[in-house]
This record gives sequence, C-alpha cells and structure tokens, in this order.
Amino acid sequence: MTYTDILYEKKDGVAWITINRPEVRNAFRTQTVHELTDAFVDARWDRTIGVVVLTGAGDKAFCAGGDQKERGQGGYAPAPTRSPAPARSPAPARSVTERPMDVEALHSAIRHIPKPVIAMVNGFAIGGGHVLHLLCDLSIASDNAIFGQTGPRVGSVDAGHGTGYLARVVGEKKAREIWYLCRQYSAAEALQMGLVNKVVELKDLRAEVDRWCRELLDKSPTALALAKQSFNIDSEPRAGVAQFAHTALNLYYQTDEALEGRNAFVEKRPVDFRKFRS
Ligand code: S0N
Repeated sequence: MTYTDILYEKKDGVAWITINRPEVRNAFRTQTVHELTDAFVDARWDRTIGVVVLTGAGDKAFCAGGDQKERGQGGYAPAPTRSPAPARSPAPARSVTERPMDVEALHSAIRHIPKPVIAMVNGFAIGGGHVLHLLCDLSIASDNAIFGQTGPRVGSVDAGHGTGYLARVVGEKKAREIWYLCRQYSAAEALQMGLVNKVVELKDLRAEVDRWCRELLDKSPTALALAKQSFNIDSEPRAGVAQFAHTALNLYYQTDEALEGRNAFVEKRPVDFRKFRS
C-alpha cells in the first residue's frame, strides 16, 4: 500500500508510524485510518520488529482525532469515486479506499499486535487522537502535550474503549470528568493521573523514546507478547462493546444534534446544544 497520510519507517527493530497531517493537527481521515491499520498489521508480521512507536508529525500535535471536515451525516467516509451501480444490478464490493472509516479495526490492530506500542505524544492528543494514545501500551509525552476528549462538545463519543478503558486507567470519577466536561489537561496532570508513563522536555522526547525502545528490545519477545495478551484479556470484553458503540455512533452521526457539534467546529462558531433539550 502506498501511504499518503502517514510516514512508516523501520529501523533497528523499531517501526515508527507517524501521522503526517500537521496542517490539521494530525487529525485522521478515512485514508489515514486505513494506512495506520495497514502499517500496524505490517509491523505485526515483520519478525525483525520488536517495538512500534506511534506519533504525529511536527511539534504541535500527536493527533486531534477524526477530521471534522470529512465527517458528514453518515459519519466519516471518503467521497465516492465512481457512479452508483444501475438499479437492480448487485452493488459492487467497495475497494479499501472507498470503505467508511474503520476506527475499530485500528484500535484492534494496536491492541492485538503482540509487541509493545509506545505513543510518543508531542503536542495535542485530543478526541479520537486521545483514544489512540490511551490504547498504546505506554505513553511518553513532551512537556507541551495536552490531553482531552471532545466528544460531547463536537457531537461524537467513543463509548467503546474510549470510555471503558479510560476508566480502567484513571479511575471512574476522573474518566467521567474527562468525557463529560471536555477539558484539556497538561502533561504534568496526565502524569499525575497515570495517563502517561513519563514526561520530558520536547527536545529530549525522541531520545527518551529511543531509550525505552532499546530497553524493550533487550527483553524476551515471547514473554512480552504473553504479558501484553494477558493484560488485554481483562479488557477484551470491551471489544464487543466497542463494536456496538461504533454502530450506535454511526446512527448518532445521522442526527441534527450530532451535526450541530461538527458544524460549529467547522464554522468556527459556538456550539448550541441547548435547543436539543427542549
Ligand atoms: C486540537 C486543537 C485543540 C488545537 O488547537 P489550535 O492549536 O488552536 O489549532 P487550530 O487553529 O484549532 O487548528 C489548526 C488547524 O487544524 C484544523 N483542525 C484541528 N483539528 C481538526 C480536526 N479534528 N478535524 C479537522 N480539522 C482540524 C483546524 O480546523 C485548523 O485549520 P484551519 O486553519 O484551516 O482552520 C483544536 O484544533 C481542536 O480542538 N480540534 C478539534 C478536536 C476534535 O474535536 N476532534 C474530533 C473529536 N472527535 C473524534 O475524534 C471522533 C472520534 C472518532 O473518530 C471515533 C472514535 C471511536 C469510534 C468511532 C469514531 C468515529 O468517529 O468513527
């Protein structure tokens, strides 16, 4: 697969996956999610790779979540590239680039690769981007990193791993605060609540992640795989919830209420959800 939205480099046993859309704070569109998933699957089956690092290009953002400009009434999907099939002929199978966004497949690829995945958080980790770092095994952040969920502010919610796994990591009360209030948290606050493993100055981030990679590469790959899979077992039932949550989310995206959140962001105006309470 040729990548347009990510950079993928394999070096000295480490696969570096970089979301390369800095002009939109590394927000992911459908194509980005296809590419990320493909890279994780490649790293999974490459026997020379022992650790994967996920990061964002530039020094402003790790990832700002789903690209709100691609999101329409049916959720995230690329514009159709061919005319619809004539009536009564069977619909042709959709090629990978025509399929709707499959965030669930990406989450699954991160969780199920039997190798440690490190999120190198170099700026904003927001919305669906925050969920990506959350699902990585380890998170190492620069001191300018900012964390938070935005769903109830932009008419979206990851009610699968995004809510349930966050509660495991930071506790129920804090997870509910993060999701309900949509505030932003500093790297120091993230460290304090156990959301990241380490915070360093931005200039030292790459070297620090390199050090963690080297330490991991010295360990037994099979023991690491068994440890990861064992950790995953407890939270794996959430994968079923995630499927259900994504189906529900796609229905929610079809409502005027969800569209109000998306439109307010794109039109750069205050959101008005109060009308949906009357
Ligand atoms: C990240 C923020 C806080 C950065 O603020 P800052 O530094 O002031 O920059 P801006 O001027 O706001 O942004 C710079 C340019 O980047 C564009 N941009 C930023 N984020 C996005 C985005 N998410 N989509 C599209 N464009 C984005 C800005 O528009 C600006 O461009 P110009 O200059 O042309 O105007 C700030 O940018 C911010 O708050 N961003 C939005 C964060 C957000 O709400 N993200 C989306 C949250 N929702 C999701 O992630 C959906 C979750 C999801 O995908 C999912 C998850 C699980 C299951 C299913 C799904 C699913 O949806 O299918």
